[in-house]
This record gives sequence, structure tokens and C-alpha cells, in this order.
Amino acid sequence: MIDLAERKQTDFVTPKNDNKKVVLSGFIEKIRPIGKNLVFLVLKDIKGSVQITFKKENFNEKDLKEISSIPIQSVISLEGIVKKSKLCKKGVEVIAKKYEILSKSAPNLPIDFNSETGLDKRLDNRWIDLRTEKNTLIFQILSDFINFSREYLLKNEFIEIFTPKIIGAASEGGAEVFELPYFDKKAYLAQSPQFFKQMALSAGFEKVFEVAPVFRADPSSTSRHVTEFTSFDLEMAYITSFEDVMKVEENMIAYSIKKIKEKWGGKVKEVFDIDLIIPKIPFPRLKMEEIYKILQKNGSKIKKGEDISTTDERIIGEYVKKKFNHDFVFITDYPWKVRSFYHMRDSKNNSLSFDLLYKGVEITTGAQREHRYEKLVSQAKEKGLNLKLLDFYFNFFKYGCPPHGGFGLGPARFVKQMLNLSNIREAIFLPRDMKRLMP
Ligand code: AMO
Repeated sequence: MIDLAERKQTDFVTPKNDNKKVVLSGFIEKIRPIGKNLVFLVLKDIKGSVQITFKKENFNEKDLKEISSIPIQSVISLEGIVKKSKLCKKGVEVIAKKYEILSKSAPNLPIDFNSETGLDKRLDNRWIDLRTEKNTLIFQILSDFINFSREYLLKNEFIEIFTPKIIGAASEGGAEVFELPYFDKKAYLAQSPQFFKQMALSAGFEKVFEVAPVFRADPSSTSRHVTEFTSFDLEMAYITSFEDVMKVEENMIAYSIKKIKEKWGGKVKEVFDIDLIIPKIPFPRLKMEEIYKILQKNGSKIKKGEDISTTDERIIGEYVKKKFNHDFVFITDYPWKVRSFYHMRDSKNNSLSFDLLYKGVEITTGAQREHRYEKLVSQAKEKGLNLKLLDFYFNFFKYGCPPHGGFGLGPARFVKQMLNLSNIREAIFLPRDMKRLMP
């Protein structure tokens, strides 16, 4: 038996560790028998892959035969010696001395790593699909983006909160909500922690954030929409303008990208051929008034007062890259008509809100909120919402609430844009959409 407690990972296999004993375990990526006396195998773990050489000096013919015929993607453990080798790509290999099959794969894999298996089939077999270096890297970066952002906020005295996902009234005040039976009542899955993150400020928490799943009964099937995603939400009190919120967001993002680049920059270049760019602060800012002009000049059919489409976002992304050499842009001062009832409105009927685009795709919506009880109720009324259902929310503002604002960011969209992925589903562990509920 090979002792798994002695296990190292493939990053141990370097010329520096020449002649050292090593125990490795992982998936078999490739097997190449050379006649009866020699087998080359590529073993993969989370750190990468390495060539393992099985020679007749160390194994009998029966063993070499067995090794040659282990199905690809089986999981094995082996003990061997690290050896420098001029013939290997990495300049180093492992000469195997012992091996043990931990779990045999069925012989015919449902997906093919070497050809372009379609995304649907890949998602059906996600646990195999995610074994590739490229797909693992997407999730290492997603994890680090969330954690570096969390680190930034915790250093800046934000409190992480955990709001309920089973709720009694739609959290964005309307459509796109999943309903579920709840004992003798109806409940809903939270579309966002919007109302409750605001409640935290009414409770005197001052600066809060949450990273948690949200649910959207959104029937659109696009490369950027899913029905369940992790949302990165933030809310902060005593702001003088939504500008204060944008400052926190751009600093948080630049901090996170810098850390991601330090940790993963080389690998991202190798695997995705992308040079990660640490964005300059401040990010460019464009008011909707300017956006309409830019879009009309660049072939969009948008009319003043309308919201921007995904094609418009792409045009703006290109414009910003050319004009400011920047991947990010804040778009501000949207017509209140196209924004949520809880956004504060100015005297020109604009909402004091913003979106953040990353390489021409919206990754964030944010705003200063209307914290004045009467105004908030009247704005909800103007939008035609059911005031009775929102009464619990209005109460958060009835007994004193600091002026505040915040944003919601989609981490999967963020990583999609960072790594130029063609579909948000590639950056979601098990995506949910109109058609997909399994696995
Ligand atoms: P919004 O609805 O714009 O705003 O969502 C915020 C961000 O979440 C991401 N996102 C999605 N990602 C995947 N699939 C979807 N269907 C989807 N919908 C949205 C986007 C988007 O920018 N309460 C406000 C935020 C706030 O004002 O604080 C809200 O939820 O990246």
C-alpha cells in the first residue's frame, strides 16, 4: 500500500528535487506504452501534470501490461524517484517504483478533451470537464477574486452579512421571481439581498457586504444570464453621492486584480494567452447624456431616455478602450424611468445610479438609495408596485435611516470578462438556466 499521508503534488517534481523519493496521486491523462518494457504515463493533479516512466527494471511484464491498459482518467497513486531528463518537456520526470490503482474510470469517456466537445455535453459531465487545467484555473481565479475582494472590504471595516434566501416578498419589487410553497403560505427565492442589505444600514451597521446565491426567473437564454448566480453585494452609509460607492468598487477591483495577477498572471498568460491588466484608478466615467451621443455616432439606434442594449454595451466597451485605453467604465446618471424604484432621483429625473462595464459587458449595478420614507413610498407608487407587499421594506426607513448606497456585482460575469470566456456558464460550477437543472 502506498501511504497517501506522504503524498506530494506535481509541483514537487522539479530539477531541484532530483533523486528525491516522491509519492504522487492523480488522474491519468495519457498512457504511451513503448513495446513491452517501457510505459510513459502523464499524471495530473491540481498543480499540473508530470511524466511518469515505468521501466522493466522496476516492474514485471504483468504489471507493465496492466499499466498500459488502465483506462484514461483513472485515479492512481505511485511512489518513485524524481529524475532530471533532457527528453521531457519540463526537464524532469518521475521513475515509478510502485503503483496502486485507487479508482478505475469506465473505458469510454463521455467527453473528449482533445476535440471541442460542445458546452452542453461538457456541462452534463461537469465533474470530468472541470479536470482540465484551463477549467480548474477559472475556478481558482473566481475563488480568489471573491476572497481578495472580501479581504479588501474587511480591511476597510465592512461587516459580512448573511441575509435569508427564502423570503416573503420579491426582493427587487417585481418580476423574475421564483415562487415556492412554504407551509400554508407562498414564499419566494431572493432575487438579490437588496432590501436586507439596506436594512443592515437601518440597523446601524454602516458598511456591509454579502456574497451569496440569488435567483432570477429570467426566461432569457443568453451567454451572460443564468437563473441562479452568486452575487457580490455591498452597501454603505453616510455617503454624499454614488461617487463614494464607485470609489470603493474601483479600489476593490484594482486590489483584487493586482493580487490575482501576482498569483496567477503567468499561468493565465500560458493557458489563456491573456496579459492581465491592473486597471488604473479612477476608472473612466461617462454620463448617460454622453453615452447617447457616443452610441448614435457609432451606429446604435438608441433614443434618448432608453436603456442601453447588450450591443450598445459592446460599442461603449470598444470606445472606452480606444479613447481611455481602459477595460472598465462607469456609466452614470441613467434616466430614472429605466431604473429601480429604490434609486434616488435628482431634479432632472435621472437616477443617482451607475453601471460598471468590463470589456463592454455590464458587471455591476449600483446607486445611491432613496432613504426618505415618504419619497420612497411615492417612487414605488409611481412605478406601479404593490405597496402593501412592500410595507415591510418601507418600515426599514420609518424610524431613521442614514443616507446610503451600494452595488451588486456578478462575479461569474467578472471572470468571464477577465478570461475572455464566451459563456458565463463556463465560470459557474453547475450553471442553472431555463433548461438546465442537472447535475
Ligand atoms: P442587477 O439586477 O443589475 O442589480 O444585478 C447585479 C449584477 O448581477 C449580475 N447579474 C447576472 N448574472 C448572471 N445571470 C443573471 N441573470 C444576472 N442578472 C444580473 C450582473 C449585474 O450587473 N439590487 C441590484 C444591485 C444594487 O443596486 O445594489 C441588482 O441586483 O453582473
